[in-house]
Amino acid sequence: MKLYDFTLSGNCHKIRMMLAMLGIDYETQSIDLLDKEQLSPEFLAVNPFHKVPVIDDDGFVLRDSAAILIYLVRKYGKPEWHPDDPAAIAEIQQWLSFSVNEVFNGFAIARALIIFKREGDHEAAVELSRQGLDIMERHLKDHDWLALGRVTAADIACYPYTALIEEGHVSLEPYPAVREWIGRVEALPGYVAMPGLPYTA
Ligand SMILES: N[C@@H](CCC(=O)N[C@@H](CS)C(=O)NCC(=O)O)C(=O)O
Repeated sequence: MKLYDFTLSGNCHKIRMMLAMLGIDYETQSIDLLDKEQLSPEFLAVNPFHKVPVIDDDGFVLRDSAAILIYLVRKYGKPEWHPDDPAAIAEIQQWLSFSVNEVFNGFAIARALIIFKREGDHEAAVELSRQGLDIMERHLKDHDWLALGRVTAADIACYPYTALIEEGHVSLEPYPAVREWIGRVEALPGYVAMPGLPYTA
């Protein structure tokens, strides 16, 4: 298994976490987004969308973190993290969609504008982040996990950018249930950290 990876990417971190939790050996090819390596002809041949993460599983090339998470859990031993039942698939999908709407466009963009000094509307990203965090907080007050009452691919998909959000200058202080959920994810067997997250060596 090969992962096209960028260390500071939360989307890549989801995949590193899942590979570690599944105990899958893999090699990485670093694509330095700060150096615009994603626009090289070699990488564009792998992913014309010029984005990481991408995996190459023995010739099967797959992009998009949510798609990769589903593939990995179903193929490599945690099918209960994305089960077959139509209602379960749909419940998890609600949170996978949340992970690309509120979480990416709010949490991740708020962080990227600060740590990568990108141009953009930080206030709008913070506002979307607060809306997303309010929704998570309301849900997690009464539930330990995002979907199905147990850990699923949805939790891994939403975790990195939520845990990293303070790097985007959005405080988690008003969100105790979200902070407890972050702690539960970090206590899962096989959890690995990344720069900016707990347990980073
Ligand atoms: N929906 C995609 C988004 C991937 C994405 O936006 N990746 C960023 C890094 S977090 C990237 O590679 N950006 C480089 C670019 O857009 O040129 C996923 O979930 O994998």
